[in-house]
Amino acid sequence: QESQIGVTGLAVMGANLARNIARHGVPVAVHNRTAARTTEFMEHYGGEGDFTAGETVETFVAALERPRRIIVMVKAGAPVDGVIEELTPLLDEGDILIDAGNSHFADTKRRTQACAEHGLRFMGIGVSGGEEGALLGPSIMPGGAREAYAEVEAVLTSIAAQVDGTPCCTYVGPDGAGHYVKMVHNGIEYADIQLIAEAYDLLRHVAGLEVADIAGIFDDWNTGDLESFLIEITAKVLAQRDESTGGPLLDAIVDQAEQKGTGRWTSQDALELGVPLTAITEAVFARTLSSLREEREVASQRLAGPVPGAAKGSTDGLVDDIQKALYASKVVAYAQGFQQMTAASQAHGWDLDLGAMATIWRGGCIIRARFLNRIRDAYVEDPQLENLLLVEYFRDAVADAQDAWRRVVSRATEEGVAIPAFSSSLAYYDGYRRERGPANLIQGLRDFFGAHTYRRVDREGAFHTRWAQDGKEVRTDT
Ligand code: NBP
Repeated sequence: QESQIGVTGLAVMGANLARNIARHGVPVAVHNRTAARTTEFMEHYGGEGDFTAGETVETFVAALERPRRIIVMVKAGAPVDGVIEELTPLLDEGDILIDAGNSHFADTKRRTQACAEHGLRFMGIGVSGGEEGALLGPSIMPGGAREAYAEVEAVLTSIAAQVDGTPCCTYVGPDGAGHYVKMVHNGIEYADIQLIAEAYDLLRHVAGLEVADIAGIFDDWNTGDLESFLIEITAKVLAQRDESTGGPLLDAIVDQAEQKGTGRWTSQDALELGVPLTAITEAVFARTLSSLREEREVASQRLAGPVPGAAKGSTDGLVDDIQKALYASKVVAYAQGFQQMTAASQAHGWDLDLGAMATIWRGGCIIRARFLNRIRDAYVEDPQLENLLLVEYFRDAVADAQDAWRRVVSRATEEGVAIPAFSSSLAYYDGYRRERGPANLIQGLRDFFGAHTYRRVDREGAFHTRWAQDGKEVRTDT
């Protein structure tokens, strides 16, 4: 019997995806560059379903029914191009190649075109949820031609996580759209994690709480508006004891955050698009700053400033304030991420359905959260929505939280605790709700030193003032 789908790349993600597919009764052909890994896969999981092992690319391709459907799950970057190059001569017109790794959307656009020249249909799909998600049900963000998606839709929706009977998989858009949305998902994940880390820092070093108590607070928060996978696992990470010291494991972990680059890509693209993506970008920079461990050690001895918690200020209501500040900042982070997807959708002609994106992120992925239901509802009601902050539900929630948010940001600032994501989110909120900001001065300065011109509030046209000469204003666009 021919296999209905193939998976090449049998590291943890590919192996688990192949097992997930087979568990749904679909015959799967498996392949890996290093054949030993394929053999190992068959030894461990061969009995779980209908697998055919392709020792070589040729036998792998030959095992597939036509049009062939091949999921590529190898390391992002050059390996994906290598696999495409190797497979292309063995494939026939109409075959579907699916890159399910964390590829950059621009690479996906390029590969879509290159494959089309050989008559191949290329898809770039985002898969979130880590290794467990891949096995038990990920959130899947498929990009590519709609008619190609139709041929893999049944498989993908069946292996995806399901929430209230709805699969966490829906068509996203052409070429790089799926990988783009996955990239923004990862960016939002960076912001979410940074906000949680800042909340923990405040609870521990300003409120002066023990780690075990903070674990309890996160457990408690997970029963309300903040309910989410990340809040849930924060409680677990905080509660974990270190086998060697008996204290919190957290205290034994080096405070240097690593990153694989998808957060950075999100920020880089926000800069290209001109979207104010402050929360995610601060989260990326916070990881970068954390990595300067040796410099921080030196600076901690030399730079003046308050010691967090030393002021012994009142902690009345502080825990509730931090919860509200966390929630309001999170709303901002998501509002910005969704704004970026709106801008990208316009720039690339993707016609993204943002309500559907919130829907497929409700399960299977790292940012799964109760609050995504509200985001879905907001975009269902108004698909052209400019900013989530303007929706009644979020507007009211932030209005309710803002006094607490301001207290937390000023308290942290006074006590010398860096909360870049909390404070930049508040700065964005205040900047966004300001009818008239100080950019008039920026324009005046630009016109002074560079004759860059400015527009006036009372008249149409572009103007330049001869600031340093006779002070006269001239219209420059006529
Ligand atoms: P890795 O990203 O560690 O990649 C290992 C796989 O790539 C192996 O199968 C390896 O084959 C293959 N490979 C490499 Br490396 N270079 C190759 C080449 N030139 N030609 C053919 N195959 C090559 O695996 P992973 O952690 O399973 O992740 C796979 C993809 O899924 C990545 O894009 C990753 O970013 C994405 N992703 C990962 C997670 C996660 O939680 N790990 C979550 C979501 C998405 P070999 O056995 O011969 O070395």
